[in-house]
Amino acid sequence: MKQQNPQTAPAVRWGGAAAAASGPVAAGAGLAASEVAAAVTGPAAAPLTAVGGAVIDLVPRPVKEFAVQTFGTADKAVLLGGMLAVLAAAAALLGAAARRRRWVPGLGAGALAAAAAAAALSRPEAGPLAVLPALIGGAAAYLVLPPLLRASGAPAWTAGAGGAETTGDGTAGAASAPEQPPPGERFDRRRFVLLAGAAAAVSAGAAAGARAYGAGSAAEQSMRFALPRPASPARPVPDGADLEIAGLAPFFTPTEDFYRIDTALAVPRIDAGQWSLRLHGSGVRERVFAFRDLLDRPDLVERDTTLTCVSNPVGGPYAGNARWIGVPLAALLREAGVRPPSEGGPADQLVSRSSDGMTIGTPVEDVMDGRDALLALGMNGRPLPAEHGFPVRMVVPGLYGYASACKWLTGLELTSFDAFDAYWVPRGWSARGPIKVQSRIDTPRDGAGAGPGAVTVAGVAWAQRTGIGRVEVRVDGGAWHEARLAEEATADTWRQWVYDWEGAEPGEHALAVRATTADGEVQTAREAPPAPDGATGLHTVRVVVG
Ligand SMILES: Nc1nc2c(c(=O)[nH]1)N[C@H]1C(S)=C(S)[C@@H](COP(=O)(O)O)O[C@H]1N2
Ligand SMILES: [Mo]
Repeated sequence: MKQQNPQTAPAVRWGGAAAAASGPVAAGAGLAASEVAAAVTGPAAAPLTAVGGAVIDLVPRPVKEFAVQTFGTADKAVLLGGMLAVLAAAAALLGAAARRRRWVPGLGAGALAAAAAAAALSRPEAGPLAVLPALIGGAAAYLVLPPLLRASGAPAWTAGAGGAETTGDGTAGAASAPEQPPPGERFDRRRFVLLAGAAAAVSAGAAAGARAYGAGSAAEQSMRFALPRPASPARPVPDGADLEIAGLAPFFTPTEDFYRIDTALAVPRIDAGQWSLRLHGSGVRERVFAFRDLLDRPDLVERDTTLTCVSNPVGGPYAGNARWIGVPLAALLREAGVRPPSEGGPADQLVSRSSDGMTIGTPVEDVMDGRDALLALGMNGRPLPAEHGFPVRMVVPGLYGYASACKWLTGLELTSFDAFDAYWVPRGWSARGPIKVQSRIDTPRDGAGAGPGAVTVAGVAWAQRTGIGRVEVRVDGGAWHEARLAEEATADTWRQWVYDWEGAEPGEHALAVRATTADGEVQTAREAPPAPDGATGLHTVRVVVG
């Protein structure tokens, strides 16, 4: 054959590369088909989401911390990208191996589909249909691979079979048939590029369409009801609570800027009409609430509360302030017979469960001590967005989100801390998570330049439940200077502050901030990492004056 056609050797080499490329193309088609199937079964069953979710649940704490510190809220995108890269590499190896072995596509697609199906079934929200996306995806990949391999001239798919080129192979094969060399290692570049390009384009379109459909239907659902007027409106925010300084976080965090922290790779899309909340456990009369039951309650309240994540590093962005509307949780619990431990109630832990299997443990005593613990239905004047827990989430002032703020809530169980460890506890986080007093410099940013002379230093400070009594700023480790506090809205909201730094000399300087609570507790300078119960230390930024 070599004498016959001098082009054969490079053709074989490129044919080999094409066979390897067939793998990722087929895998992409499989993923796209699985995403379409997941639009029907629910997004949690999509292989990427299911496998990623399993990875998130399995990674040890140091890896998770590293991911959060390094990638921040992009950690999910990094995980998805990593999974895609691993899948593409595996699929390329399978594609290359399939050149000479006809059984490889079946085995490869079967094994990957089985792994994805197992991951989907292992997810807490898995229904009986959870295996469908994986199986459909595997089948799609299995069907897409052979035509690509034939076009690549892979020996096992073209040689010997005689009819392989002409059976069931559409027009391109027929068109080139008359002058075709004897079946063998012939790389039909034009045909391969056409086939692979078409498969990739259809896959990308289908996957994007499926995801958009999922997001769209959820958005529609959250529009379908009007947020009721609360019986008890929020206390008006005093003039002067928002200093409106450029670079300083606004008093209310716009919903679209509100940090999002959760383990959900695919945002749960819940139909409020189908949703229910089960209240059960020890010392409670079991009840099931429909969404309407909560919406129609006469005792809805509106409250401003600053939510904070335990993973927030000192000076970090995982804190936000919003106006919530919801059902007072303590009242709802009392109606069902719950008494806090201080009144002899048998349960000291309230475990909230979400549709995606998250469990969060909150002290019953805290929920019932008079603070504004809510089953929130609204955020900043709108129904909760899907990302922030639609249709119902918890909000409990004074406790980190991992210990209080369960999103996509579906269950509330009265139990004890001895009897049950919530999700984060075996992963090395403290069972109880009161928020620590913290302060943050928002402007100037770390590493920013500033003109010599007067520099406006401003930020936020929080000490939920107690309130902020004082904020001080220090330049280059010198004396502490008192900052001016914005008006306080409530003890449960963060408080802005500003310090006018006069006579800033050219050169590099370090600015540090510390807060003192209304009770006189001074924020500690001792540095502690976020795990196990929240970071401490003073936020310090470097500024270059001149
Ligand atoms: N179902 C569910 N709820 C959850 C979480 C989660 O992973 N799953 N994360 C919690 C954590 S750690 C925090 S800090 C808050 C963040 O809420 P947000 O994303 O609305 O800001 O949600 C909490 N509720
Ligand atoms: Mo968190």
